[in-house]
Amino acid sequence: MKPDLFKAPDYYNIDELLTDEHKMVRDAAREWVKREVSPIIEEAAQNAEFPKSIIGGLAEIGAFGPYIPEEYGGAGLDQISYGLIMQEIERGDSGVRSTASVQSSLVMYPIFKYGTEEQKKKYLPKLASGEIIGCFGLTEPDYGSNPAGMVTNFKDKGDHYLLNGAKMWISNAPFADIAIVWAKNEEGRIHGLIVERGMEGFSTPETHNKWSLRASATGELIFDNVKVPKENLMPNKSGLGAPLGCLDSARFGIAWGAIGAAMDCYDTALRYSKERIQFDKPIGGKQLQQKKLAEMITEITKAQLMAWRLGVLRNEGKATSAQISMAKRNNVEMAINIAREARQILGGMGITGEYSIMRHMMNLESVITYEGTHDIHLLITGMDITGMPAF
Ligand code: TGC
Ligand code: FAD
Repeated sequence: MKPDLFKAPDYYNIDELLTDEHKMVRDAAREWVKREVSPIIEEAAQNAEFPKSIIGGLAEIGAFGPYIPEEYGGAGLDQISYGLIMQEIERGDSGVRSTASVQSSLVMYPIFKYGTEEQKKKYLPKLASGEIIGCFGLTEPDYGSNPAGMVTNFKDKGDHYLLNGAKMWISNAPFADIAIVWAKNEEGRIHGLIVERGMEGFSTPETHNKWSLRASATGELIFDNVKVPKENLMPNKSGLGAPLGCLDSARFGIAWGAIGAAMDCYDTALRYSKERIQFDKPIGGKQLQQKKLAEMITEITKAQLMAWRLGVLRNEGKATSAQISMAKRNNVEMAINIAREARQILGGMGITGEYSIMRHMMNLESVITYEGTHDIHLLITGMDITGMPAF
């Protein structure tokens, strides 16, 4: 792969909207990605392996629980810092950002929000340091966009719960130490349980043959009469709103992360367009290529402003779920469109692993599907503005 010459675009001086702390956190993540992710990520993706060697570095830049208070091992940062960290990591690879998103928003967040003090003390510091890795099991083979229909269930057996069912498409599952599992009790009410690797009847087979998110490990969670201790149920919220609340936090991170992938594609294509000579001139001097590049930087700038404003609203506790859906949907579509256009600017070179664009493009096919598909987020906006659910 080519050396990482990334230079972040900032067409509207958005840096002026950031605090010194935001910029410090962002720059530390940016440098770390350049140093530790860029040199290894292409090979990891080609080999379909999550590069476990970077777990310690992810913890050091605050990517595991950026907004979790320091008393539980988190970085105690605000939502914009969280977003900027996700942007920089996804600039490197969406699969690496996935691991950080899942650990922070889908594992640490529910334990922090819905867990007992004992659960917080037991798990959060180890998750923040990367000593243990978690995963989040909501999706099932027959219930993807409609998680309310889930059939995974647990029964009260007096001194423990008995858990049965299966989850699929679970990021980090093949190597996770713990799983946050959403399952129905005997009354059909959804609860979150913390299931630990090693519990009898719990297995996590890996999902192979992915053309997307290859540097992220995906798998199933299978529960065959797993005895879960009663103290592993998170008691402070139940119902579908509990897992969906975690998704709000993860979708917010994706709205920022997608900007990173788009920036990397744009920056690569811009540099290439200035260097690649055809018909005796750089292709960047041709109107057709300028149209592509000009539209890319316009869309990136709009997405940056949307993400920044959403971050302000989230810091104030005012961002609605529907606002988060709109940003996730808009920014991921923006990124996937930019990846496709940037790929064309590189001509044949664009399909090789010499450049990051094709990897981003394939990764974004997962990003536009997980955490709520593109269609589902549109329907969330539709419901919000009309008051009528059309799911
Ligand atoms: P509905 O009746 O609308 O709502 C049920 C309850 O949930 C509440 N709620 C929310 N709460 C917090 N945040 C949100 N975003 C919420 N959306 C809804 C709602 O108020 C209600 O509460 P209550 O107290 O009245 O019971 O539910 P529905 O069954 O009609 O479904 C709505 C729909 C379609 C929007 C929802 O099911 C949905 O978002 N589906 C998409 C599923 C999804 O996003 N799955 C993601 C799986 S995890 C994943 O992909 C991780 S990828 C990780 C990575 O690698 O980065
Ligand atoms: P379906 O729900 O079957 O949807 C198929 C198509 O139908 C989509 O185009 C959808 O938009 C459309 N559709 C569905 N309902 C409607 C409707 N009402 N109206 C119109 N169109 C509709 N899940 C987890 O729980 N944890 C994870 O860590 C996780 N990681 C993932 C990692 C990867 C790489 C991938 C690909 C997925 C991951 N997922 C995870 C699952 C992801 O959230 C689901 O794939 C997603 O929610 C969609 O569900 P589905 O694949 O079953 O598609």
